[in-house]
Amino acid sequence: VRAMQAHLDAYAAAAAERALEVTQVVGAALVDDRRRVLVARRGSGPLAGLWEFPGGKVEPGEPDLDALVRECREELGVAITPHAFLGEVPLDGVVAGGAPGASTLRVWWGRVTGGELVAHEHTELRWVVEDELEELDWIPADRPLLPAVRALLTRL
Ligand code: DCM
Repeated sequence: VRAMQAHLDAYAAAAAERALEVTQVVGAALVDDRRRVLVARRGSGPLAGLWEFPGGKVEPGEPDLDALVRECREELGVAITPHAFLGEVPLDGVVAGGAPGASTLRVWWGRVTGGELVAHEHTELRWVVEDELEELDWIPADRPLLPAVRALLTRL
């Protein structure tokens, strides 16, 4: 019984820690000079097969834009230049690993400024035009950003 209690205590402590943890996620809407935006298809985990803007978790103490540049280098093999903030969406706790509402996805738009695109972590990368955006099977967090991305593509 004591061993079981210790196990439960450890489990509860870990859960409490997770609940307080704020996992910030950043994403990049990378555009080209043909009014297209880069979308990426997730290859593993519960969101496998769904499309997203490339990005990922911000490390503790890391500025958002540093994380954005780092994630694009890791996932896509390219250098990017962020241009402007596009929007923020609350992340469901299950998605980001923390408490519901504690985390958000923050998206900037920008451009690829160096290197060649390689899907290091996704199964597919695709440049899509404004009309193709809505019909993709998006991960839930990214879909609310589509109006802002579409507006951006039309004014580029
Ligand atoms: N995520 C998201 N939208 C993105 C990128 C990531 O909602 N454009 C979520 C999915 C993951 C978490 O953030 O649960 C961390 O992403 P990753 O696994 O890519 O580090």
